[in-house]
Amino acid sequence: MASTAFPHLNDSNNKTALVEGDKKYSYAEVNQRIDRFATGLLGDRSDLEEERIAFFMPASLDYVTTMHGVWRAGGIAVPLNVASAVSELDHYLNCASVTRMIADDHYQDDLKQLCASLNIELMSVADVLADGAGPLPAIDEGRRAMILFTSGTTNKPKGVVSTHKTIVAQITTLIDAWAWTEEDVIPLFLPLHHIHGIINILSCGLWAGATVHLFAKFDIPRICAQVVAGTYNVFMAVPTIYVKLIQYFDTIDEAEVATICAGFKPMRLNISGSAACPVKLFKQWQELTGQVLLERYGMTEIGMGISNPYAGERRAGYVGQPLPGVEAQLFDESDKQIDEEGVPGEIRIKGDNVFLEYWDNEKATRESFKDGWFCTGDVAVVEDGYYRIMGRSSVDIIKSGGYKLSALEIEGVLLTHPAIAEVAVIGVEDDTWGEAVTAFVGLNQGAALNYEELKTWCDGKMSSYKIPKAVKLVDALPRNAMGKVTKPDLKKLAV
Ligand code: MCA
Ligand code: AMP
Repeated sequence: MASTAFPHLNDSNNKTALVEGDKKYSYAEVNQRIDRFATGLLGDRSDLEEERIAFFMPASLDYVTTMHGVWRAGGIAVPLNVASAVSELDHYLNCASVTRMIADDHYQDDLKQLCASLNIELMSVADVLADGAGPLPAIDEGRRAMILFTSGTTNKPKGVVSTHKTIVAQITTLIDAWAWTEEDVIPLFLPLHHIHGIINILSCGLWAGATVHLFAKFDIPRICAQVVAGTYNVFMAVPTIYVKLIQYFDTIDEAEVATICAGFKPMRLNISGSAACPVKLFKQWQELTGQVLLERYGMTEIGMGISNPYAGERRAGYVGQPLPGVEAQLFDESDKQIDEEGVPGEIRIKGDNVFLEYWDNEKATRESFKDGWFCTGDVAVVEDGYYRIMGRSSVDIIKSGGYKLSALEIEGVLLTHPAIAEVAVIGVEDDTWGEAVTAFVGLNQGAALNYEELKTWCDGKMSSYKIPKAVKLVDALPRNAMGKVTKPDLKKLAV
């Protein structure tokens, strides 16, 4: 049995694990289906031996079946972003040397050509499910379990590898810290190729024996209807989602707003994370719903690291203290440990929650650790015992609506546009997205470019949320003596 054996996922538990539309699935049903899927994946083999199996589907029973089935059969789960452009998928599949892809029927046509060109077997969950459950391998907790792709300061996203042990550590620290119980009911509308959706919501919910309501996307009216009905007692989202809910309230009548807010009020927990929660938003949410948002800090490579307390002061603008089992330490630029309060430094993390390696990228793995500490690239300061995130050490990372985007990756695509001679992409502060992708562009002589045309051109070349929200034409990009674009100068130009 894999060490990611969730205690409530067993054949005798008839409690509802998942709700998908008007269908409900008990823990026993889900468990049996996972066993049948793992058996089908194995075929004649006794262990998948870390075969990489990608899957392309929104939050669904099929998603849960696939993820856990791959784990139980000894494979490595590679959940992909269903909003990816083909060129991005090509990179993920190649980088992880994926051999099989499980996709919803809905996506099969789009994926056929790509999978064929990469020699990847494309199948649906129904194709894999065996008639019954066969023997499954025993899996050591140190084995690789999952690869998630994350953008960084390099052009192409890197594959973050977690082991079964990493995943269990990331889940169990949150089960205790946020007081998860079997009574919890939570909506899941975040994408399922990132830690926030996969670990904090889906995996914690299933580990605790709670009920998870699955939504294929962030469907405000449907989610609010359930909030009004009092279905949920826990709610987790990125700041942009709280902003979008508040924007939605402006479009409906006051009485309806009042009933939705009254649905949020009795919940035991509302969490914000994945990007900074502005103090103004924290206060607005509290005024509207009475909920004091619990803000926490995490990263694909570490799961959750730092959190405001469940019981105790949740301080606006701060992310709290290291979670149990997580060691956090600030370091200055000469790698000296900072022990006094009020002095900013880079957050570095140790603990079982930390990932194993970047897939097939020994150099990047080596460079991201110093003396056993994982270097996050995030700068923070401790004030009155609470961590406050001040920003990132790299201007080339943008956080938009909770997604981490690489400026270099976007620049790489834009540079292939025939009118563009030079380009620099930055994140500009934005009330809705946190940071809005903004491109500064120098054109080739005689060339012209308008925003709408560029947006259409970008379609299919990158996921839609990476497409610049604004383009600013410049005669020349500001550069230093070495010829490097000085992005901080562009930030000043953008305001
Ligand atoms: C959608 N759009 C965006 C974004 N999302 N633009 C910029 N940034 C975004 N994040 C654009 C689309 O391209 C489209 O543009 C328009 O908005 C409508 O798209 P739609 O999909 O309908 O929007 P939405 O459903 O309102 O999506 C907003 C969202 C989504 C729900 C906030 O972005 C989202 O789910 N974000 C969360 C991502 C997440 O889970 N991050 C966690 C990773 P157009 O109309 O022009 O075509 S971080 C993590 O896991 C760490 C460990 C942590 O700490 O949690
Ligand atoms: P990702 O790699 O997509 O998991 O994004 C991780 C990054 O999100 C971190 O390195 C931070 O820069 C950012 N982040 C996550 N939570 C917070 C938060 N509460 N406040 C500020 N930044 C955050």
